[in-house]
Amino acid sequence: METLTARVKARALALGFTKVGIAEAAPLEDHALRLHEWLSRGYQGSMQWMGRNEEKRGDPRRVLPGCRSVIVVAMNYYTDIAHREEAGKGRISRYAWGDDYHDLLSNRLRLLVQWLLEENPGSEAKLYVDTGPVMEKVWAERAGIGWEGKHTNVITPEVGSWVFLGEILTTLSLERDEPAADHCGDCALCIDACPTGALVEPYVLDSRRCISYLTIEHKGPIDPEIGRNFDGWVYGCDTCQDVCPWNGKFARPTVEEAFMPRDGNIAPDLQTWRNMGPEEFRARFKGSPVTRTRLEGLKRNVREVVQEGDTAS
Ligand code: B12
Repeated sequence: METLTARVKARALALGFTKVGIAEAAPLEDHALRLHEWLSRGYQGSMQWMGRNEEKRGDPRRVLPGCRSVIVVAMNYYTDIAHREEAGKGRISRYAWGDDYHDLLSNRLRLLVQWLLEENPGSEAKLYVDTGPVMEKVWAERAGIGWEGKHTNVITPEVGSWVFLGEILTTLSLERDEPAADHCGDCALCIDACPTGALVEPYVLDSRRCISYLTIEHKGPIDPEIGRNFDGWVYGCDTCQDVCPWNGKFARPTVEEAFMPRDGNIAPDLQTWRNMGPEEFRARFKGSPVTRTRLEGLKRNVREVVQEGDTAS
């Protein structure tokens, strides 16, 4: 008879997740301290929500009382298409080429939770994809999914770092996996490649210098010293992951249609986007992560990149 753990894992894989692992729910003492240090240095920029619920982030039992296991899933979103650098065109991070992953992963995890609760009456479970007070990368490492690389993204040894993460906190006691080991070695390609010097130390990101933060989360004007190094990125950035040898060697195309690039997203025409109206923005990005920056933010980003091009020419 298969154990509950084996059945949970088989279900997760049948739902289309690329990898699944399990960690014991316990306080994250060292990482809670690192999170505290990161916040006290101001590396969260204006993401004030990162500073709320610090205690919850440090201990899943404060999120789900009685939590005993954390089930972590990863889903590959790599599409086998390279970024293009062309005059008059910008670049969007590949995570935002297609549909919003929050919906896709949450819907699949919901099915897994439903099954888990039916099979184990009396147990409790909560699912998270990105937005909850859960340190997803740390749990991924503990559950054996992959290690947090020097660029601060989780790298799986099977398909590299182009994966999204999601978790189920459960009161069930499941068999845990071995934590993943770090395989970055002496490599520092990501640190050297970051156009804005956001990786201030190996494994430490100052969001205030990160193009992803500045083009997605940050509201208001952008420091021209940093903006001039945006390198064509108008929404998110992939540079640190593009140069990672693990991605070069192991990335393989996703089977999820939802992550396929929408028309015009691979090399967006900057003039067209500069003139985009609210109707077009809504229609083009319905159900896409790009809505997060709003039309105003997207246009600000495009202006940064166009100016950067102007000064270079
Ligand atoms: C806040 C946030 C951001 C911020 C800050 C990024 C960051 N590095 O944390 C910004 C807006 C910049 C961002 C950008 C992106 N994000 Co984001 N983000 C998050 C979020 C909500 C929280 C992450 C967090 O807790 N940060 C806090 C800091 C303290 O964590 P940390 O940087 O990992 O710090 C650790 C290390 O510094 C380590 N450390 C410190 N010192 C040392 C020293 C040594 C020697 C070692 C080994 C370790 C170490 O300890 C710290 C604590 O664990 C998570 C979802 C979640 N709830 O977890 C998604 C998440 C991390 N993001 C994700 C993605 C996809 C992205 C982007 C790739 C999107 C894009 N293409 O533009 C970029 C990547 C940029 C980058 N290089 O990190 C995915 C990552 C998937 C993966 N494979 O890892 C997540 C997990 C969302 C998801 N559910 O899939 N993100």
